[in-house]
Formats: sequence, C-alpha cells, structure tokens
Amino acid sequence: MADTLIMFNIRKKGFIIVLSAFMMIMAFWLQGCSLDNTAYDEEPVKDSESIAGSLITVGFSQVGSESDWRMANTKSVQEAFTVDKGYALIFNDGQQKQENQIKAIREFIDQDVDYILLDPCVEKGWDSALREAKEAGIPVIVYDRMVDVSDTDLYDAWIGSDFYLEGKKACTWLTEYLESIEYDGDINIVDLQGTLGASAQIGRTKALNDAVSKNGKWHLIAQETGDFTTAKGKEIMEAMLIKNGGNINVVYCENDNMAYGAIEAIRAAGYKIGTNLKNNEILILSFDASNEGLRLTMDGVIAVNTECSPLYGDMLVEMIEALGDGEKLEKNTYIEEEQFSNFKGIGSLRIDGNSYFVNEVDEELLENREY
Ligand code: GYE
Repeated sequence: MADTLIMFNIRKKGFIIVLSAFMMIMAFWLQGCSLDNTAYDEEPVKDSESIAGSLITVGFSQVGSESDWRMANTKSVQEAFTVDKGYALIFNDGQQKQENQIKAIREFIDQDVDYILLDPCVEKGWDSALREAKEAGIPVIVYDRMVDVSDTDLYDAWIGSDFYLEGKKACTWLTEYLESIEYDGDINIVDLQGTLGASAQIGRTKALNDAVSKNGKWHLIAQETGDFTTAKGKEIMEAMLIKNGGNINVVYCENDNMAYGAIEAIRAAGYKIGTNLKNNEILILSFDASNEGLRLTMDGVIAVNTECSPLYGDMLVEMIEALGDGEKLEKNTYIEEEQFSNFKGIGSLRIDGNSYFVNEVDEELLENREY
C-alpha cells in the first residue's frame, strides 16, 4: 500500500515536471510571439494593470441625475478627469440618496483611491464617512452643495455657489420689477423647493422667506419640495393650482427643471404665464439658467433666470493638481454667476453694496452656451 502510494507520488511528480517544462516552453514561445508583435506595433501594448497603476485615481460621488444641471455637471467632471491627463475617474451615481453616497465613499476608501470628489445631496450627516476618509489619508474635495460637519478639517476644500445670494438676486429683481410697472398690490407667491436639506434649497428658500417677511405685501401661500425634478415640479404645481386656483401671482421655482414641470401644469390648467400681473398672468422665477431654461427666458416665459453654473470639471482638476503639488487650498471658494431676463427695464441690481448685471438672452448666447 505504502509502495503504491510512493509510486503514485513519483509518477505524479514526474508528470508535474513534464507539465512544468511544457508550460515553460509554451510561455517562452508565447513571449517570443509577443516580442515579435512589438516589432510591428512600434510601442509595446501596456496591460490594463500597469496603465491603472500609473494613473491618479479619483472617486467621484455624484448626487444623481435629477436635472439638466446635474447632467451637465457630470459631463463636465467626466470630460475634465481623463486618462490622457493621467486620471482614472471612478463615477458613482447616488440616485439622490445620502446612504448611497456614503456607501460609495466607503467603497472608494476600500479601493484606496488617491482623492475623493463629493457633491453631497444634503448638508448634514457626513461626519462618520468623512472621518473614515480622513483616517485613511484620502483628501476630499466637496463641491457645489456644502457639508455641515462638526469639524471642517474633515474635508480639504469646498467650491460652489452662494445660494443665498442667488435667491436674493431673484427676489431683488422681483422687487425692482414690481416697482418698474408701478404694481403696489399684494402678491401671492408659491415656492417649489429643491431637495430639502440641500444647500441649493436652503439658501434659495431662506432668501425668499426673508424677502417675504420684510415685505408686507408678499404672501407665501404654499411651499413644498419638488426634489429638483420636472416630474415632481409638475405634480406639486398641479396640486397648488387646484388648492389656490387663480390666486397665484408668482411661482418661485428653485431650479429650471421644476420650472418646466410648473409651466406644463399651469398651461394644462388653463392659466396664462407672463409678466403682466395686472392681467392675471403668472410670473415665473427660476434658477440654473440651463440651455432650455434660457430659451424660455428669451421667450419671456421665465421672467428672470438666476444662473448657477455646473461647469466645475476644470476647476476641480486644478484643485487636485494643487493638492498633488503640496499646496494648501482655500477652504471655501464661491464662484461668480450671472442673471438673465428679457424684460428690458432692469439692467442691473444693487445688493449689499454690489452691482449685478442682468443680461439679455439671444440666439447667439444660447448657441455658445455649454449647458
Ligand atoms: O440648481 C439643480 C440641481 O445643487 C446647484 O441641483 C445644484 C442644484 C441645481 O439638481 O438643478
């Protein structure tokens, strides 16, 4: 029994030696083939692992794909972080759920990425995930919406819009407009809010609330979230129209997509849209100034559109390059934005000692617009 076992082992060993020799010859032959190939291909073909090894990896946790703004933003970031420039971008769509974004951050940490880009769907609730990234030594850049964390050292830098100022610009425009048409009656306003708890919603809503409480003739008769989407914007506008009927004068849409939905609902219910409040037209204010939003502004359907730019890609690349060079970034950076209206009477606005131009929209502007 023991003999047969030894014999079997010897035979097995022999077989393994023969097999190994055969594999070595094959490997040598194959290598020879691939060396031959390089003679034709000039440059040796790198395998994917060595390409990945030489790239800077960036985990990108995006809010979702809820709006035109968001789609343009994803495109801007994806087009900026290319393999040509030395980056491997790992994109994750959070589908407007914070839990998905937190999960993505943890996956990026497991993958040991070099940097994390985060556009947080809401402000609160990031402490643990960002602390884990910090402990793993991965720099985090937050952009667009902000995080509200106990310790701002949990992220390296934030860049985004001043959402309160955006709201203030819209409300100041409305004040100036009403003065210019000598309208001194009461106005009923409804607010289609963005995703509750998102910086863009918090700032824009607060600016409206503040303006309403300062102005005795402005009445906020309904305020509800439409989650920044066309479908929900339409749904809540329909409900508001049913409840308030012809008593709505102004619709404050916290983004263009909700304005598209609101416009559909208003038209379907048989009300008129425009700036002639004395003639019962419903006046629409919107934010983002996306291509479609600006076309509606050019046509006078949206009375004023306050810009919010989604084009962060190149700025984020610069920030990551600066970090790579060992520079310290500004903690918070606000980007500059414009405002658009085709009502001719208001050329600029004065807010807190600063002047802001109100631009007209024409075909040329639309053609050259990137989003
Ligand atoms: O206004 C809206 C998008 O966070 C600024 O999110 C962004 C907002 C933008 O869905 O359209």
